[in-house]
Amino acid sequence: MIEQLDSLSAEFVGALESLNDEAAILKLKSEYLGKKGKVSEILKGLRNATADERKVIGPKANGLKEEINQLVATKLQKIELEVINKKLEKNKIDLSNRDELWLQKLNHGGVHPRTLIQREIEDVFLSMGFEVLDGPHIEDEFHNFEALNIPSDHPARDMQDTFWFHDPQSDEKEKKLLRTHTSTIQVRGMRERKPPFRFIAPGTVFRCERTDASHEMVFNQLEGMMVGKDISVGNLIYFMKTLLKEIFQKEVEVRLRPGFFPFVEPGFELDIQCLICKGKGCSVCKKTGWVELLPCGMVHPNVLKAGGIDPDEYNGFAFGLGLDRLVMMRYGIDDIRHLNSGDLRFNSQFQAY
Ligand code: FA5
Repeated sequence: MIEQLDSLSAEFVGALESLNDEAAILKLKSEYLGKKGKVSEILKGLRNATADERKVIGPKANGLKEEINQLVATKLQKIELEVINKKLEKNKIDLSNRDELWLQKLNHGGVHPRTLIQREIEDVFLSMGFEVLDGPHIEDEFHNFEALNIPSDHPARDMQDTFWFHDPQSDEKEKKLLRTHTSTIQVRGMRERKPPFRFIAPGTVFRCERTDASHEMVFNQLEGMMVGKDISVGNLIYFMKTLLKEIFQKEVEVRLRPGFFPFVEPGFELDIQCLICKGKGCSVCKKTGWVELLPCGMVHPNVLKAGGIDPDEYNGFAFGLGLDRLVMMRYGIDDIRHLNSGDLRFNSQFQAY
């Protein structure tokens, strides 16, 4: 019996070696250790063995059972490890390789189209010596209106429906509001530096308006200002043209018409031919074929004074680009409300990095 047990051990090791799947290994195990298995069959012979023989055969048989269990556990562990390694090998990605990440179609964040365009514009202006400024969303009447030549009784205040903060508990004298345009940053920019200077200021603005295909209540503008000596309308038009050429990488139809803004004189509206309908008329351009994009003008002397600048010595231009509308024209987006929808199906159509 001892010899039989020894040869069973060798036989098991040989049989196990050729197997590589879990089910077959467990089947082999039960062929040896199961109730009617080979080891049990041999042990049935113990009945006829002497007491001395039993003392040797018993531990030997138990040792064989233990050996088989151990061999099976080790083999199963090895197979499991191989499966994991194969999976890892197959899904291996080089995190430093963007193209590879893209090909793997992993769930990754993307850059919003507005951010893409904003970065491009910032690069264009930085290369022309402009600074990029930021400013607060919550503003006071001085920065949003008064310093921009819009006193409290001026009808121009109604041009931009304002979200006011009404806080009866507050003993603050100043009324607070959500800025209605990025021109607030013009005021802050002027008061913080001495001419000559040039800066742009992208930012979110808020208006209590009814939304439609080209109007949002929360939208984005990009302000620009240049102050120095002998700045002309020609300079203004040059910078506007450069901006549009760099963003669209082609000539786009624009028109310049007189526009009224209390903070500029003369003031202009620079419209772009609607790129959604190619000028034929659609819901974005309200059937006019043109989209209001880039109001601009020469800074009003009162605004320079409010900014601490002597209008007899310096002058300048300013513009307030409708950033969301520019994004719409660049990518052919036919409704501004897609931009803030948070819909990943929309966002994922744009460049990921
Ligand atoms: C202004 O906000 C002025 N501060 C711009 C300016 C700056 C003029 C400096 C002169 C000098 P306006 O209200 O027109 O102007 O808005 C500027 C641009 O923002 C518009 O041409 C348009 O492109 C965009 N815009 C205006 N209202 C909305 C809206 N509700 N939704 C989306 N874009 C809008």
